[in-house]
Amino acid sequence: MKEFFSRIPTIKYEGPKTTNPFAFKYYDPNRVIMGKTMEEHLPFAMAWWHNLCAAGTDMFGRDTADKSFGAEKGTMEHAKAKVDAGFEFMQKLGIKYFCFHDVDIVPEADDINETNRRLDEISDYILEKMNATGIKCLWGTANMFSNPRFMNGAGSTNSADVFCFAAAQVKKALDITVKLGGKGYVFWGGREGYETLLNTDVKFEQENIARLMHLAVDYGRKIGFTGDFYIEPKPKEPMKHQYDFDAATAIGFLRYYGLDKDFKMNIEANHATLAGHTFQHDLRISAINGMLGSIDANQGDYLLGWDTDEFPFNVYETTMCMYEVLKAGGLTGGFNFDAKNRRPSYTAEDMFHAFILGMDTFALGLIKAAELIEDGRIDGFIAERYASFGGEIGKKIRSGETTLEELSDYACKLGAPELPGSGRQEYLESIVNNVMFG
Ligand code: XUL
Ligand code: CO
Repeated sequence: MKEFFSRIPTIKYEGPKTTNPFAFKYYDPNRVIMGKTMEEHLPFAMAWWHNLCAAGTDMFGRDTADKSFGAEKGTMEHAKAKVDAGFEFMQKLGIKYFCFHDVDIVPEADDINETNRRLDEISDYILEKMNATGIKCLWGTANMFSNPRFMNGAGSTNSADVFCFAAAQVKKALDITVKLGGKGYVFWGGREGYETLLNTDVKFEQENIARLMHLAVDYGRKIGFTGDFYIEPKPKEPMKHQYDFDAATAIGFLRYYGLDKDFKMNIEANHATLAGHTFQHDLRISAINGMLGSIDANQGDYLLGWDTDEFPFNVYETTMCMYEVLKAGGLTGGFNFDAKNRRPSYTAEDMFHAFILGMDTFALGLIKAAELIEDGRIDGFIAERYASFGGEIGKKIRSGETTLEELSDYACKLGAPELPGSGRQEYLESIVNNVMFG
């Protein structure tokens, strides 16, 4: 078997003092934190599209990286070379999962029958590799945004024929996901949105998206898919407005259309920040609704208004992420690095540096989040902040055993309430720094 990354060793944990660029400084898979190993807390996944397909092309220039892996692009030989390279890459890093779109794993043919045949062939090959290495599939999805036929969306398209093509792709992507034992199936609404309301029937489109999702759930359950379906919210890009704007919007949609028992959220950091939220915010909203499923682990750039899909570097962000994940009792899914190297970082070494950075940044976040929880000052403060609801009138409000008149009488007797306690934001932020830096 050809070795694609022969210059790169297997990446091991060497601790924070090492200067070896090909070693983990913080990600120690066997280290136990709050009763579970780091590896159990952090089921990392490789995104097929960024790591094995994307080679740096942007709106202003062509590829900088060579992702041919020794084969001619657009051929099945190339598709197989990507499988070989991808499994070698994951094994060298100790990554146990991958995520894919249908068209990441095979070149799309003009005729969908031929694409489906190729998908059967490549998934046999991937399955062999999975059995040989123990690497698993985190989730699969269908790319229903690149092909020109999806210019107006997939479920939200104005064309009934295109809707059928979307259905066909979802069906096949579900078949392959089930064949590979995927834990989840993702709907990222790539072009499920609009450019202008002047030509758009929003209600009609949303009903059709829900219809496609119901059809997917019915089919998936029929063929034995027991995992979670996910919506991956994103507010804009490629469309000016995307329907799955953020977690709150997507959860409302799922409940309205009766999809909430089968779906959870796949929260991507850079999508949350594009929606004007923090990453932590969308995680919290998902968690309190019982819908925190999986994470697309990346980060954006606060100076840019688009999806930069950078590898996670900001330890404050990963700490607050892991704080939410620990409080929620973990994920049913995992941490998929939906992230790409910067265009000038075009070498094989850079691919490894990126994952080492991402894995170490999440490991640090996990360590610090656990310390924050064990420190207890923040939890203690929050409990104290709402303590008045433990009093007589507060308890009545919480249990719903009161009336507006009773509360009004209570207020009128008081005349004026005491000011609510201080929010102490600066004090709490200094606790975070204290825990972060010791
Ligand atoms: C796009 C994005 C997608 C989804 C899967 O912003 O995040 O790659 O994760 O379709
Ligand atoms: Co994503």
